Amino acid sequence: NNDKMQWFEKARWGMFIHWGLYSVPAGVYNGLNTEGETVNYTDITDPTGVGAEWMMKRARIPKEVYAEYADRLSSENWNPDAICLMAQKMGMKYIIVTSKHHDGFMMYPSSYDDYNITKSKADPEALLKLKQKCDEYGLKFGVYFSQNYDWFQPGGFGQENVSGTDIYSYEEHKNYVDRKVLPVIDELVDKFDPAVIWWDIPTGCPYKDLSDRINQKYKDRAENIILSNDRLSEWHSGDFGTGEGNICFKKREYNENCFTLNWTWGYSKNKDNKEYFFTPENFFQRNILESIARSQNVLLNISPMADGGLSNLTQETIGCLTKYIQN
Ligand code: JFZ
Repeated sequence: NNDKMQWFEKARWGMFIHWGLYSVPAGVYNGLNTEGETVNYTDITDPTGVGAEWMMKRARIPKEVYAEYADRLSSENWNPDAICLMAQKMGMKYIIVTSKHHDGFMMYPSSYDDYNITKSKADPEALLKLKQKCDEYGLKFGVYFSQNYDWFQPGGFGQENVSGTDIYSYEEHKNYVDRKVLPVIDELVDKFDPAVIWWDIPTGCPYKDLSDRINQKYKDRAENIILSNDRLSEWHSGDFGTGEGNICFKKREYNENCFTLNWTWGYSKNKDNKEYFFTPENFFQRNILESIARSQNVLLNISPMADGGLSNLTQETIGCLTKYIQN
């Protein structure tokens, strides 16, 4: 279906938003890991291109400890109007926001997993309000969803299960797919009418037929939705491919490249300083020109803090970029 791709092909760029429970520890963890050992963990620039959103896994934070971060997640400074205005001023055409990252925490009130935003202090409809603002501003709205990795629900990949490995058995993973992934596709479509579902990440699932079912479910439900990218599985290419711009331009055929502002996707206290942030000049030279030359969309990430607000340095950097673009 080429129609649904029309706006995307002309969009040129959009905003990526990583906001979730990981925004609370924000790259800093002092506590006990699952082995009962003391862990002092501070995220540093990670060559794999991940960041503070990987805290739970990197520091091996026990589920029950991690779940308590919900008490400190709020939407006091979550401001969809300001976010949309920012995107509009930069000439962006779409916004993609994390509905669930690898940590498993659902950022909207899901009927299929009660480990969700209603357990926090944040407005349960925070994402829906962003979607509604996007509609007002004429911006396309899409959701990021981590389908293979789920570090909380049994059967989701990436956690150490009873046998001590990251990979669950076929039956265990099938159970997770049936109970969470497939119904959530319906839920995301019903609730947000997203223009894009942005899967992440393609690796980790050895069970092709389960990936096929996710792909088919999406096709049955969502013919007008862009099947995000090539990140559903290694067997499904999706409607477009997304590269990880910060690391390298691996594949020239990518249609989109995503970038961080400061070497992390989720908010990191350690990286909220000038040493990590790009200047508009180096951002443009290093990242944007490269993407434009290849007709690739640029998806630029911002990392709201635990209260939904943007740090001063984020606002300053976006402000500089906006001026740079407008000149
Ligand atoms: C994934 C996530 O693990 C990460 O937390 C973030 O959400 C990012 C946008 O996507 O990380 C990746 C995915 C792909 C590559 C590297 C990091 N890659 O292709 O090299």
